[in-house]
Amino acid sequence: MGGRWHSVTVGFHQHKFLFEDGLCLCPWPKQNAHAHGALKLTFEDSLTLKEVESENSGVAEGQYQPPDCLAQQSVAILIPHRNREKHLLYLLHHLHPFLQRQQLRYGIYVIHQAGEVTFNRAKLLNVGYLEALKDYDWDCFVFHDVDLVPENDYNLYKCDQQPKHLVVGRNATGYKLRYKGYFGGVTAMTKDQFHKVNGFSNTYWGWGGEDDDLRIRVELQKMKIIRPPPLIARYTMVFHKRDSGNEINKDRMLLLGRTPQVWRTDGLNTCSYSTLSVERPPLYINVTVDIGKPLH
Ligand code: UD2
Ligand code: MN
Repeated sequence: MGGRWHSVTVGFHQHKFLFEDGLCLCPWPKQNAHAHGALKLTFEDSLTLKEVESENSGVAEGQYQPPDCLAQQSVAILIPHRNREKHLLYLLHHLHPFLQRQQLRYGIYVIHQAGEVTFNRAKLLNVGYLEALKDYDWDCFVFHDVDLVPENDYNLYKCDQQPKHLVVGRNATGYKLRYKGYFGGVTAMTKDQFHKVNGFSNTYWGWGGEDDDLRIRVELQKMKIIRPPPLIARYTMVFHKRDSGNEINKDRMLLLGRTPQVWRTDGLNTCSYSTLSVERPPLYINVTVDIGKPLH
């Protein structure tokens, strides 16, 4: 039997662990032999869910933890979704092995908007946060577009002392930051950071603005967005056109002007929805939700 008690920081909390002989904290990729740095990504038209499942036999009901070391953080990946099955398949195909090489404890949540009303990315992500916490007390949340695939193993899907923006650039935009303050695509915040800003606004229906709104919330809390180096924070966005049901939100500038006044009463604490189902196929947790409709 054997083993020794150690006090270690996992995520942001001190824990006492009884380490079995040889069990220790997982190292981050730079120090471990599994990481590749820049990746060669493929997007095969013929890829099937069955294949991706058989490549990932260590994942059960969308969750994974490293078999022989203690993960430094537990991370819930939250993906807003409707009608993008092929993109989801590509993302699962790349993300599972990627997260495993980073030796994270993780769960992948797909938050599926039921019905045909206008899409609301931000509200779906609030739902994801609230629902994921019912499963486990995750340290870190990664808010993740379904169509963005990370190109470098050193882009760590973990949280830091400040909110983190993981997409500096992507293929379609010359790998440059789109504008100063841009906070879209993939972001990582701790449970407490996200709680502190009252999550996303629930009022952005359609395309645009919700990511800037979150940036304003972060700045109001005097937090500062950090980013990995540009050569690492690179993504491929699978090509797509604007979805029907996600037309540009014409009110977004108006809404952005009101954020400092309304953030306290528009967010996690006012996110009302009804969960239609929670399914647990092998590779993700599928939360299907009715999030209502715009007021007008
Ligand atoms: C940008 C941002 C995105 C968000 C959006 C404005 C980047 C890389 N991404 O994405 O984070 O701020 O602008 O709202 O800058 N989705 C569905 N089904 C739909 C519509 C949307 O699943 O019918 C989900 C999906 O996860 C998608 C995400 O919402 O990736 C963002 O929508 P988009 O990809 O159409 O918008 P895009 O690429 O301009
Ligand atoms: Mn996109």
